[in-house]
Amino acid sequence: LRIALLAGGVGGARFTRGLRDLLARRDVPAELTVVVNTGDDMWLDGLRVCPDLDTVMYTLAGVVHEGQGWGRDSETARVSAELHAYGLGWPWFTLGDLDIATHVARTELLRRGLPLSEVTARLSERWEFGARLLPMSDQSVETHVELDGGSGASDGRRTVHFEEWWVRLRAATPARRFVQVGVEDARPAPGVLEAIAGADVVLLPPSNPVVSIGTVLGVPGIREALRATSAPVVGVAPIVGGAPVRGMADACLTTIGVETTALAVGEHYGARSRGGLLDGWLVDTADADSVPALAVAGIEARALPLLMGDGVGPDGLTATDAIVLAALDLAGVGS
Ligand code: GDP
Ligand code: FO1
Ligand code: CA
Repeated sequence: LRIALLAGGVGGARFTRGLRDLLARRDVPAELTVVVNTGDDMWLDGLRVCPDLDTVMYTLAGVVHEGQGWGRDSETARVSAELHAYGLGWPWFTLGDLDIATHVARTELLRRGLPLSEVTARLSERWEFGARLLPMSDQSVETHVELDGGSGASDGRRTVHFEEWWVRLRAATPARRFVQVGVEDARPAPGVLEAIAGADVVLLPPSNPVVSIGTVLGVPGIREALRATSAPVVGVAPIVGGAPVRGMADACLTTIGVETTALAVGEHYGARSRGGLLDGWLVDTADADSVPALAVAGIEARALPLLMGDGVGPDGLTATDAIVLAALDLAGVGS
């Protein structure tokens, strides 16, 4: 079974891990390709940091900090403490020592001239986690946030990097617009279009529809590849009961004028039969009343509990297993 996924960080990573583990337990031979958002990437004191790629890599490798959802488990912060003593470092962004090793390795491989896709393959190799990670593009595409009205950052800047808006400003300063710096010159990374075209199923995990999946779709050619693939495209709503499950996706949706509901996000992606992307859309039971409206919009929707959890139920399945099975079933490849 060839499955392509578009993913951001924590939501994409957890869904992909659940999918991989379920298929492995059922002895379904599968080829997973995860196309990851790199709009969050940034330079910090000379290091190239790729938050969503690393979140997916650490999660699939089983070394992620589960409580946080990102960064390494059993992490220490001696390097950043030492940098702070020199008056350097990143006061608003936590980088642990093990994580910094990833950024040093990545930066060195980039400096040797390897494209990010090859660097990502090199960094992933040691973990042997049974999925292929691809950055959406080898070209740098950074999401910047134009702040609204008179607000601005405390030093008067009107535009900040997405991670600064999200982590330092907690997305509390309204965003007027997200800008994908460099997107005009970006091309899908090698393997991305082939993975989408050659897939049996394409899945959109519950990732941020604006600054994760929206960013991936912004790379010229990717949206068209999703529209053109013969594989069914099924997504999982990241919004449950009118609110994001974690994080501040509501602030991002407001900026692009989309309501924070599973229905509105489904309609925002749109039905493939009407120029959009989705064949199927999973919503939470709390949003079951949106299923008929989604059908009217041309999207086959199904409602089930969408909080990814790993507690095993009476049927022997975790909530994540049930979501994965429902997605595959909706795509017509259920077992
Ligand atoms: P980020 O880069 O770490 O922000 O991660 P993603 O873009 O992959 O995913 C973030 C989105 O996943 C947020 O909008 C959350 O609401 C959503 N999310 C996180 N956990 C869950 C979950 O258990 N169930 C559902 N349905 N959505 C989730
Ligand atoms: N998220 C935070 O909320 N605070 C942090 O200090 C932080 C550090 C960090 C370091 C490395 C990394 O790979 C991810 C990190 N994240 C942090 C998570 C993350 O970048 C964002 O929450 C998401 O990208 C939002 O989409
Ligand atoms: Ca992210």
